Amino acid sequence: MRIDKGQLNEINQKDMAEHTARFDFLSNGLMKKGHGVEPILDKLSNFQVAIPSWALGAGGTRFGRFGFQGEPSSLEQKIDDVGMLHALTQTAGAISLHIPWDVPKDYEGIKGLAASHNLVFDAVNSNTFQDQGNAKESYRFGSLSNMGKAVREQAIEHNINVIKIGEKLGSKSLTVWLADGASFPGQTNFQTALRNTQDSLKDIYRALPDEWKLFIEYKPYEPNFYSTVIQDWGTSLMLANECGEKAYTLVDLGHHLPNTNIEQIVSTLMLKGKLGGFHFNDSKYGDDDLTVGSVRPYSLFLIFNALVYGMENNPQNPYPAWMIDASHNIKDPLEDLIQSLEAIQEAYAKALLVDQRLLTEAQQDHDVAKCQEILQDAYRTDVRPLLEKARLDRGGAVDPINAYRSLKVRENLIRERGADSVASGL
Ligand code: RM4
Ligand code: MN
Ligand code: MN
Repeated sequence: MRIDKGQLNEINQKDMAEHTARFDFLSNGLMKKGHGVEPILDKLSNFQVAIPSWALGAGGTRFGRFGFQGEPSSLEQKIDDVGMLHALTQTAGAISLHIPWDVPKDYEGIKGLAASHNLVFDAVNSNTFQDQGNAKESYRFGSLSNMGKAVREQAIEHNINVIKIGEKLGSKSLTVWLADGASFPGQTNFQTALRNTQDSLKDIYRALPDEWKLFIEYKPYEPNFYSTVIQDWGTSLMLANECGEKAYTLVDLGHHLPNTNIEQIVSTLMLKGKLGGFHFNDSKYGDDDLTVGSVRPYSLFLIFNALVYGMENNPQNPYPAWMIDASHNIKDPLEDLIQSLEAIQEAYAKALLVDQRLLTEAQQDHDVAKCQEILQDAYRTDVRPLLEKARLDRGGAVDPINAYRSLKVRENLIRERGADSVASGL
């Protein structure tokens, strides 16, 4: 389904008077405080977040899965869904494919379809955490770290194939997330597993085209519950350094033990020029994959504060690849993604309001209370009119969820695709 610009315009008109009043009030206040509103709007417009191809249908838990009617059952339909999200939010200008869940059949057709929605292909993701039907070797006891050479070779080969698929689509990066680890003490030898992983990653790295990047994602536990080979940012950074300059660490917000200081990790990686990719989600306990900003919005703001500082002060760090990595177990996946995109933009806009010069001065004066005031003043500002304006300027919706519902998108999708369609993915 494509968003009808005329209909969207009509829906926007209903909110326009209120939006304009709220925007004028906010921009006057910000200008009095010395903020330029235009540069913030530009930054918001340029902040594009990739949508993973596996997040467009219902997720599931190990206890079951409740399908969501009208799910996209082909890659083409998934691209259409991301196009629809982008049309409403103007923030979802990229799609990230997981292979082999979403292997294109007709490359030219897929590229043309994506371009017609103004979408580009972001990082491609390999999958060596599930066995594929026709595979000779099993990943039950690991992939790149496996004790068996044949298994490692199959996993390396798969990653090289994923790069080849990405090349045909115009992707420029490969994300590797491994489930490798052990569920019981004594099950594996830590040193052997790490050395094998390092050697395998180096083989993949050698196959990386010149202008490509390799993102190494870490995670402390799950699906293995005793140890994970790439358990933390330090291990990921070490492996990235071993591979070479095109290898980077990828931070997934849900991949930390409770209360980890993620903003400090982000700062360390950016100082070292090694933060390559970023997966957004929210969580209370583990890798809960909840809607961004739904549980800990202040933490998200503090992380964005570190990201903004890094983007402004660390030319040694490339512009990170942003992606939402969430699972939708009970909400409409598209509404969930709209909410996540909104939360990301909100945290980013608030971080842009932090007066870095004043903050540095307060830090130098050891004025602890003032430092906190500066951060919290930015955090407490209602920036939503800025988000609305940035979207409107690019032809999006004032209020994307409201537009989604008014346009009856889900109802239309169910009519087009049926109630039983199932998306590939987790
Ligand atoms: C993992 C990790 C990866 C994602 C898979 C589906 O926990 O977050 O990024 O590819 O889930
Ligand atoms: Mn992830
Ligand atoms: Mn995850």
